[in-house]
Amino acid sequence: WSSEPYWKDATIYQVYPASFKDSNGDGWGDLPGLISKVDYLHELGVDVIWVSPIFDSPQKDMGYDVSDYQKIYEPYGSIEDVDELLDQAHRRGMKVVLDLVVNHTSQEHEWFKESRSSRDNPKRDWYIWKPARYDENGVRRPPTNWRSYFAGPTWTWDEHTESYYLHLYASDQPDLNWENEECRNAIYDNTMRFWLDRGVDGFRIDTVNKYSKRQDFVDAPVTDPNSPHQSAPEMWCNGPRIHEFIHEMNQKALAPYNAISIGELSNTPHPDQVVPYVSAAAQELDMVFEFSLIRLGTGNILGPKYIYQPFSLPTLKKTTEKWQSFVEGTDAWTTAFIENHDNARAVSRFGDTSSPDLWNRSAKAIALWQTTLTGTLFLYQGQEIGMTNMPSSWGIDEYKDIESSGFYAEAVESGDEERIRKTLHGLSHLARDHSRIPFQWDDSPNAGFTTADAKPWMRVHDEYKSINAARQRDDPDSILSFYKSCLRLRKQHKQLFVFGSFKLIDPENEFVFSYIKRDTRGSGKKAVVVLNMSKEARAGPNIAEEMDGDEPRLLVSTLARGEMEQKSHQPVLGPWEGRVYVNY
Ligand code: TEU
Repeated sequence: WSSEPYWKDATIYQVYPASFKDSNGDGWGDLPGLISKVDYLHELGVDVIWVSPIFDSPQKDMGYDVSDYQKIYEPYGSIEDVDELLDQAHRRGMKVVLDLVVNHTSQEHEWFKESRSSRDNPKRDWYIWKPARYDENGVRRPPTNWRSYFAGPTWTWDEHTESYYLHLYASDQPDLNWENEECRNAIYDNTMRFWLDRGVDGFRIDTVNKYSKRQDFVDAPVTDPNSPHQSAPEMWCNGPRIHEFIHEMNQKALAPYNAISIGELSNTPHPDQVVPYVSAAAQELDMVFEFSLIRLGTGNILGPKYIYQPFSLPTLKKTTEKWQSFVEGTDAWTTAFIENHDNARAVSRFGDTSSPDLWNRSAKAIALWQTTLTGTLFLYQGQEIGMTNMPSSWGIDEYKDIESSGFYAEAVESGDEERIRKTLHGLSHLARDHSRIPFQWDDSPNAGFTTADAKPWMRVHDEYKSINAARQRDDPDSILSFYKSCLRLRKQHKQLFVFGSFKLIDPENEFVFSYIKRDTRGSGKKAVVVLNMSKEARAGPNIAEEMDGDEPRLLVSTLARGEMEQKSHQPVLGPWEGRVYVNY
């Protein structure tokens, strides 16, 4: 395993900087705050810190709308703070990855201001401008019928030059035109090499599969007859030149620095489409996030995203298996993650938060599931202490995300009461806001996220006094302590957990999630992971049988020491109990 690159068995931790730690009492997290918590992350077992965008931005989409790639948004701190973060992390043997948002910029970016200034501006072609269409009544219509992610059309009319510009996300986020070579080179230089030269270790690359659009710009087939805007990912996702662009980016700006790259690959649910991005021979990306698992329960994201879709445990298992095993027999690499800043909390979605006991148990079962999966492991801030969704009693005013407000406004506009009710219900389960509330550090006012008299930019969770990091730090039975020991075990047994193969046991079982992890490089070592994903006691599989005659040894259990039977070949698992057996 020593010949493998470091990022394969690394634990990568995502920091959402606005909500992690505020050092100056303005209610907004910042870099000095993050620096003060580097030791916390180091103790947890984190190897790489990924920081969501900290660049200058009007914050229409929480910094995923960059107005200057080389400047830090002032409330986050300064460029010297980034140097200090790199220094503090590197001293501890940790790495730092920044978020690279280059499918689009903010409309406040100088490039866009120039581009929109006249039709013959040298940067006109750096964005995607198209003429209007006119219907039979002479009414102006956008160039195509595509629907954007945050509801509404992907085109906005610009009066000044009488043209539409394309934006897959908000109208404040115009798409860059990757067909233009000068624009691509500016991206490599201005955003990537600039930060790599300062010592940054790599990038999480936002919306990495959307740079190449189909160039015919035609209407998508009508799938939602009630809307003028249609889901159209086939027009701009995984487009004709995408692999050429990513390979070029790799050669010009990643490989020369030995920088790591993690691409965000939404709308790509077929392994055949994913492999080319992460095949080692292709020299494109080290890893990607594929979203089938994290999106369970979500409606079509380019349509009724927030109409909740119930799913069963067998579906969860098969989805896990699909994205665990798709790399077998290839030179590609996978990732394991269940939370990020665009999705609700895992324990609220996949666990049980109906009582403190079930919350604790199910968060540990989720921890055991995640930390025994093949691929590079990603944790999202607060996952390690079992942070939960915002309380269901909170009203729509507490939702600050541009996507939540877009979908809610769309429902209200429809005047359809049922749709409004369903959208509110969906948001309470799935909204991006749930993962964006302040980190719960301790039981002091504002959960120790900011000073007592400050007003945090999002409301602090009502339950911060019982769910917080300080309370869990010295408690051996806490979720935090369990994550720490799982992360240690994952490294100690990496041939199984990080690099092993994955095979489901009893896929149709609706309550117990079990699988075999096997060393595929000849040691004969294997592990059986058994997770009771329900609140009643359940029988697990026959462990001795799964071990083919080898004597099973209990490696870890989610229950405190003493509570568990040491030897049982067909264990009965308590509510949300999880165990791992090994044959060595
Ligand atoms: O998300 C890209 C994206 O397409 C989705 O996966 C995202 O989850 C969104 O909710 C779609 O409805 C990235 C960022 O992670 C997200 O925070 C940004 O809003 C988006 O890009 C635009 O930059």
